[in-house]
Amino acid sequence: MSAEGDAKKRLAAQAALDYVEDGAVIGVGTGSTVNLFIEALIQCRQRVRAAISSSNASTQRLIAGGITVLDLNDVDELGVYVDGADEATRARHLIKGGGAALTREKIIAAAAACFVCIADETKVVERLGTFPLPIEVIPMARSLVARRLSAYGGRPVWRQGIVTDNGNHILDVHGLTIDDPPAMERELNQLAGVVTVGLFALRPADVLIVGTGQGIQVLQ
Ligand code: A5P
Repeated sequence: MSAEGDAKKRLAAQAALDYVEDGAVIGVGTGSTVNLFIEALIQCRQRVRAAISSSNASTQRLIAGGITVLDLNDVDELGVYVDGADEATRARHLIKGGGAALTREKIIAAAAACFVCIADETKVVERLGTFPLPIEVIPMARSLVARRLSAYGGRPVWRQGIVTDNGNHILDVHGLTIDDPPAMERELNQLAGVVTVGLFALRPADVLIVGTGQGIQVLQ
């Protein structure tokens, strides 16, 4: 990503701090945009009690920055969850999972009262699906799920060499026409062997902060 792209991500990441309540436990996602959020959070780490992290990579960054990381099972209520996206619509439907952390991301999004998505303007699209849709699958079901996905007009490609934090595989589905994201998410969720579909539409972001050349744009 160019310095200009990084600056737009940083704008969105910085703006997400406004949603962090003092003394709260916050959810923290994964990816290059979130890494900028983590950097900013570390600068004011006394503001938060702890974090719930969506990946081993983010956990390491948080701990290195002096932020306590808790297990979601030990937290009754989660206010805000900040995470990035691979694609986002103005309706705040998302494709996520480019960093292979989609399962924990979806769990934390489900647990959070407010999901704040941060992205640079290149991520905003009219229709989802140009970015290949990541789907986490149980390894023994990889070929079965791939055959089933072909029936939806997609071209599943096994992300070889990647094992998720949960010990599973990722299929990236190219060429899907996603006209109705919630319906497709619901349908693909039903396939045996699918752990998580990288569509975040049934539980969309509540707030989408977009970093642009002219500052931030907030969709909510
Ligand atoms: C991680 O699995 C993803 O869902 C990320 O949130 C997504 O890939 C965005 O990453 P970047 O901020 O690096 O573009």
